[in-house]
Amino acid sequence: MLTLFHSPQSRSSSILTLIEEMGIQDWIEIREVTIPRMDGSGGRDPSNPHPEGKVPALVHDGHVITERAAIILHLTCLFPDSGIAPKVGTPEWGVFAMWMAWYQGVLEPTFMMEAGGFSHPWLTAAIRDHQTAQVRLRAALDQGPWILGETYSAADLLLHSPYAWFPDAAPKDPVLLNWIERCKARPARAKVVSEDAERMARLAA
Ligand SMILES: N[C@@H](CCC(=O)N[C@@H](CS)C(=O)NCC(=O)O)C(=O)O
Repeated sequence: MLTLFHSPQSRSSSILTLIEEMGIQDWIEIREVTIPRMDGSGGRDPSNPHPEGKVPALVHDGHVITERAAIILHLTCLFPDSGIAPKVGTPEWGVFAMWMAWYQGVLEPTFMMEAGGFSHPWLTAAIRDHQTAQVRLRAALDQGPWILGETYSAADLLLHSPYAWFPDAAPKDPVLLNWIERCKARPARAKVVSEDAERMARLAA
């Protein structure tokens, strides 16, 4: 009833990590699909239900759910005892949902703009810039040690992810760097990194 469409070493890898962290592997079928890769390999997979051919896509009883933040919110609500998100309906859950939306609406876009050397006054007015986003991350971690406080959560999993992929673009701030390393050291992530390497090797063979 729950199927995750995954392509190795992509944004769907963080959803696989989430599934590991939550211990809900038995409830979700993983289907591997291809996507077009920057090196020209791969290609859109006709079996992928994502309307844009991307990953991740989660299908729940025929309903297609895309966007990592939405998938994380959905899975943590479906499996509330996983210990990786606050209880729905609490103020803490509101803060958790805020970070999910902030990631999609601010952190990743400003990260991409900076990486691409792009700036526009309309965008700066609406979402500021990556420097400003990092100041907000730092302020959260100063209360930390994790984004939501005492406990590692799916907010850490999502928010650290671009820096794990692109270490050269990671902030030079020691508090942020320490947080990124702690997120990267999670056993669930190490397992997915290793399984993804095998998937990539199969694809290349
Ligand atoms: N905003 C989406 C982005 C998904 C996305 O861009 N996924 C990439 C892989 S990292 C993809 O599938 N690219 C294939 C394509 O652009 O066709 C999310 O966070 O889920």
